[in-house]
Amino acid sequence: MKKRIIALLAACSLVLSLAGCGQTGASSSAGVSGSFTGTAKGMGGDVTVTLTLENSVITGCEAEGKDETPGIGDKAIEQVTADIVKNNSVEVDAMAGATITSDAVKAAAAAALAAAGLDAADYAGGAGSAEPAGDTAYDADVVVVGAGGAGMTAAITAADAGKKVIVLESQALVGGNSVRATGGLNAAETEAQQKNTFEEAAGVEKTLEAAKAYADNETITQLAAQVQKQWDAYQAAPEGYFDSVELMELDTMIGGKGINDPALVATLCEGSAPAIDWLAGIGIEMPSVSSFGGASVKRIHRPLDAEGKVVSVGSYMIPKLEENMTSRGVQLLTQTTANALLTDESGAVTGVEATDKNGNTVTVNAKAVVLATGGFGANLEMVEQYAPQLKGFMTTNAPGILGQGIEMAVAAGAATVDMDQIQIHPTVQADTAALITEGLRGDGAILVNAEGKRFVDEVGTRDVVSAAEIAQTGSYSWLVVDQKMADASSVIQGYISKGYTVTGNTAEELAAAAGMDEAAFATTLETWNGYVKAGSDPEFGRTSFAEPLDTAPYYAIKVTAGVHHTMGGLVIDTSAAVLNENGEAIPGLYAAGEVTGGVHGANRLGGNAVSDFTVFGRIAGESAAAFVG
Ligand code: MEZ
Repeated sequence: MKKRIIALLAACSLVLSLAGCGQTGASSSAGVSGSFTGTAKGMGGDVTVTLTLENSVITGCEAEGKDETPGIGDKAIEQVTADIVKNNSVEVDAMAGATITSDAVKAAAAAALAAAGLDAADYAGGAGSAEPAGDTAYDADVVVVGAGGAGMTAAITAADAGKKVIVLESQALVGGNSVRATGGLNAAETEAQQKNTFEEAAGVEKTLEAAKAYADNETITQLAAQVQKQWDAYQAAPEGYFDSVELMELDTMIGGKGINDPALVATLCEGSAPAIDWLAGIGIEMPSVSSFGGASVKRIHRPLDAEGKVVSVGSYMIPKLEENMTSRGVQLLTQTTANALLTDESGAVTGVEATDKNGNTVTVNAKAVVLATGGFGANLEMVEQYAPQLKGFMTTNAPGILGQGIEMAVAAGAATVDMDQIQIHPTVQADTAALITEGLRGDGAILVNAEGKRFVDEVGTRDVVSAAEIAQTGSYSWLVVDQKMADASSVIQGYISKGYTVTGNTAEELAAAAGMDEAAFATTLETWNGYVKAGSDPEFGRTSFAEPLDTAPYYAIKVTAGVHHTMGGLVIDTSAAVLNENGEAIPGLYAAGEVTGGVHGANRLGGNAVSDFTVFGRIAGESAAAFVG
């Protein structure tokens, strides 16, 4: 390589003096020195890289990409820039799960080399240069498999109980599906809810009415009777905001079509407000409360930025969970994929066998194992195996969500439940499969079809909204928001800057940009704004209203349905112990989050995944620590 660089030097000085590039550089017979910048398109906008060269050797690399996905893109920037310097190469490994940002950093670095008059092809060595370190073995009290929300919560909890914890993560970065969660965390009877004015009477009445369709479901009938009593008492003496653990249970059971495990649902809902307090105790605050699909009242708790704008829950929480984990001395092994559970002759689980990125075997001997590997929503073959009707659907899931944890546990004797219950989410951006949060609908957005007309209660459960959308022309719809909503949400601002929206200064302009019938859409918008003012939707029975959509410019995102959550998984009990086919706990094996089944039944409510991973992550960490003794 050196030879070619030296051969290029004469050309470099010419390029530098001609192009200038605004760089501070100089070439000499020893090579090019100075700072050079290059830019490339990333996930959300431009990524700019500044390379420092000393005698044509890369000695520094800094990248700026303010529109990259928080918690994902910034990690990729950190890793890829460090690898570029370490390897003196722009052909370094992309970070799994953040390939667009990684590739942008590499392309911008190549452009910076070009600005220095150098050829990126001469800086192509070094990728994957790490020498295989050989097989390794570790000892721990608790090994957690998967560093998403459930795994990190379990790890923090077990570490707080004084246990030595190791976490294995198959991907290069932590977060799994959890870092992609945009909406928030459902919790009932919280202090944050009390800061809201109660205007959701129609939502409660609608749920009590819906419960009547489940007359043969004892749990739903009993919950409905309890909620009716609470509701009557509240109406007689309204004070504060109305919600209850039982109402959250009722919503979750009805959302799940009554097939959920009632004991797990009760555990989820009873643990939800304590989960909010626990998170606050480790620096994770969720002060904003809003409406979400299938919830009778405002119950989803969301983080806010310093300006009071709603931010994406996953990218806010995950780095903080990681900080909490590492500050407690938890050892994290990334790019280490668990393949099998180790068991002793009695069938008790005694550790995990994994493979690192160089193909070496990593053995972790532990007294307890927590599986938190997520579901199988990114394994489209497995999705099709259990739900053939979903063949060809896109997925919102992170690349590592492949169902490995379920397979490993089944090989060790675990039972599964509801494997064919796979949720599709109705607002997945049609070109990129990016999840467009349901929170927008909770905050006032509407869905219109290709003809510019509403077709469903937008805040209904995901199965219902998805089915209605699939039945529309082209099986897609447009999610419509206005500037007032955009001003209040950095999430919407992110969608705009990522290029997901079409826009217009009037209803007609927006319709034209989206290819909808202009007059029909203008009528839809005017009619909808009337419903908001009246607090009633006679067409589709929506009961949650925010502000009218009346502030230009207007934005629309083309959305369609995509695989989002696999409700089925390992059978657990309320202590998060994994059960075998006889309903007995497998000693030493616990599980939390999407790898488990039974909590959400046939359909998960938006906001219940973050509650699930926090509540059951804590329980799994506590149970594993108690098992270790
Ligand atoms: O819980 C979810 O899946 C969720 C909140 C998704 C979303 O639409 O934001």
